[in-house]
Parts: sequence; structure tokens; C-alpha cells
Amino acid sequence: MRYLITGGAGFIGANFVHYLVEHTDAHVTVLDKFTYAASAASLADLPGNRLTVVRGDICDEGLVDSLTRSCHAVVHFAAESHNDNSLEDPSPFVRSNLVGTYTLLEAVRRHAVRFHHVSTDEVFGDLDLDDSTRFTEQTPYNPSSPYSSTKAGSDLLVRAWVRSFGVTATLSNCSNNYGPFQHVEKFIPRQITNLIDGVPPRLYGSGRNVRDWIHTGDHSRAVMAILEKGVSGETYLIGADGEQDNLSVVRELLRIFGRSEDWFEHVADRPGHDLRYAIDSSKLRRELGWEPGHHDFREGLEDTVRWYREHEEWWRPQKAAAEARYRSQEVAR
Ligand code: NAD
Ligand code: TDX
Repeated sequence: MRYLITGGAGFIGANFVHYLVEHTDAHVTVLDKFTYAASAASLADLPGNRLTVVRGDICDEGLVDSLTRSCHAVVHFAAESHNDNSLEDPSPFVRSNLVGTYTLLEAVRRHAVRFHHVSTDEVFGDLDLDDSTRFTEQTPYNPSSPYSSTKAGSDLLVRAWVRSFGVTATLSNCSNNYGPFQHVEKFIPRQITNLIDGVPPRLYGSGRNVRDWIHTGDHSRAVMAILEKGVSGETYLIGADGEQDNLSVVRELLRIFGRSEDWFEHVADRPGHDLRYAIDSSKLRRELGWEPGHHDFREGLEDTVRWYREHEEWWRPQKAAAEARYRSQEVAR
């Protein structure tokens, strides 16, 4: 089996490449543009005979065509992924998330190659804090940010290519991931690396916003289950019943670092900040037999803190630039 993994040098893509190398005998080709969000170090310890890394753009039609022609399946993780950056400059989001997905779809259509599209629960918009419902595969799309609207658009392109052109494709919408190799711009690694540096965590607004956390290893296993058993044209929601408000996550990190529970700073809220995400993943569990392996968020957070403590050489080169970007975004707000 030969897989083409787009965005394989980013957070979730790299975790999935590790999963494939460890759990299958497939050959993996990574296509990644190596934007600021990528890290070659995330793939550095993998055996050269199992992995080919190609530095290139998913919008490059010729390159995408030649890589797609020689693989059995494309798993599409590549995207501009950070909401805050999409509020500062939406243009790379429109290009990579929409034009990039279109370019891949045309290639898999030409070569009749299986496609899996990795998406997010943010396409559904948000839920009220006191709402007991969760997102399902039937929830209407209602994205809030430039990021989530381009992901929603890319999902719709995939569905149209299945229906109009008979492309064989599945889709998944996952909740917030945490774990190793996540860029320090994202909430959990930002606060962990701040705490390592003796800097207080930064909480947007009230901190009451809720995210539904899943360990990235469980996301990898879910994508594998969909590749093996998913039905073309179907969407599967991926989530592990991990709802936490942001303040609770910060307090948990403060406990792990032995700091007092009020040692954090409120900063200006994200414009349009989604209140709550929550996934009902019963279809994935019922139809494909997937179950999360990580049940204890506290334990998962402790492991993640340990990983960042032990891999400072991985994140340190990104930290100053990420914080400089946040300072300029805070001024703009
Ligand atoms: P990331 O930002 O860490 O990695 C994205 C990768 O894509 C980077 O390596 C980057 O270089 C690459 N890339 C970006 N534009 C490209 C282009 N034009 N051509 C080739 N490569 C390009 O993102 P992530 O958090 O790993 O997210 C991966 C996917 O999972 C995204 O599609 C995202 O929407 C989705 N997702 C993320 C989460 C989450 O919690 N992080 C949750 C659900 C879904
Ligand atoms: O410093 C911070 N302080 C803070 O309170 C940062 C960076 C974030 N936050 C809040 C905003 C969110 O409520 O924490 C929450 C999580 O923020 P992010 O890590 O930026 O994630 P989110 O916006 O929820 O989106 C993530 O999950 C869905 C990924 O970045 C997306 O790619 C994915 O689609």
C-alpha cells in the first residue's frame, strides 16, 4: 500500500505518519509546503525506506498529479489551521484550504485514487454553553471564522466530487486535538511552553469557552478505521467525550506545574470566538467499531507536558516568532 499524506509535517499529519509507519507496512509519501507550521524534526526519526518527504504545494497541479498517480490513497491533512491567523489574513486559508483541496480532488478524479478528507467540527459553528446537544453528521454547516468557512467549503467540494464525478472519498470532522508535535501557537502547547519559560498562561476572554479534547493518537486510529472500513461519500464525526472549558484546562496545567490556580492573565478575546464545540461520535463507534484509547484527560495532559519538557529542541525555534505574532494580534484587537 502506498499512501500520499498531505500536511504530514504538521501536527496531526505527523502523528498519523508515525502511526502508519508503526502499525502498517505501507510506504508513505508526505507532500508538505513546510509553512511556518511544519517541522521536519517531527519526521526525522522515521526510517528512510518507509518514508519519502516532498516539499511542495497542494495547489501545484503538476506535482499533485504525479504524486497522486503513483499512490493508492490520499489522506488530506494539509491546511492553514489557526483561527487567530485567519482573522489577521484570510488569503492563505482561501488558497490552501479551498484551491488546494480542489487541486487534489481533480487529481484523484483523473487517476481514480481513494481520498480521505480530514476536517474539523468547527464547520458546524458553535453551541451555547448551556445547550445539552452535540454535533452529529446531520448538524447544518454554520462556520464562524475565515478558517472554519474555508474548511466547510472544502468539505462541500469533496461531497460534490463524490456525487458529480464518482470520486471515492470519505470525510471526517474531528474535535480539538492535543498531544506531541503540536505547534506552540495553539492553546495547550502555548500555555505549556509559557509555563516552562516562567510566563503566566494567557486566557482569551472569560475562559468559559468549551472545547472537546481528543488525543491525537485516537484521531489517527479513527482515520485508519475510516480508511479501512468507511463507506465512500460518508462523513464520520470523531470525538472522545472530552469537553473542558478553557479555564479548567489552564488550572489543570497550573496544578501540573505547581503554580497557584490564579496565576494566569486574561487577554483580549478572539473576535467571533466560538463558545462551545461538542461531538457525538456514535456513528463512528457503532458502524466502524472505533473507541478512544485515551479516557483520562488529566493523564493525557501530564504526558503532553512531559513531551514538551523533554523536547525543548523541537519547539524552542518556533516560540519567539509565535509570541511576536500574538503581540501584534493583541495590538490589532
Ligand atoms: P498544522 O497547521 O499543524 O499542519 C498543517 C500542515 O499543512 C503544515 O505542515 C503545513 O506546512 C501544511 N500545509 C499548509 N498549507 C499547505 C499547502 N498549500 N501545501 C502543502 N502543505 C501545506 O495543522 P493540524 O493541526 O495538524 O491540522 C491538520 C488538519 O486537521 C487540518 O486540515 C485541520 O483543519 C484538521 N483538524 C485539526 C484539528 C486540531 O485540533 N488541530 C482538529 C480537527 C481537524
Ligand atoms: O492563548 C490562547 N488562549 C486561549 O484562551 C489561545 C491560543 C487560545 N485560547 C482559546 C481559544 C479557544 O477557545 O483556547 C481555545 C483553543 O484555541 P486553539 O488552540 O486556537 O484552537 P481552536 O480555535 O479551538 O481550533 C482548534 O481546533 C479545531 C484547531 O486550531 C483547529 O485547526 C481545529 O479545526
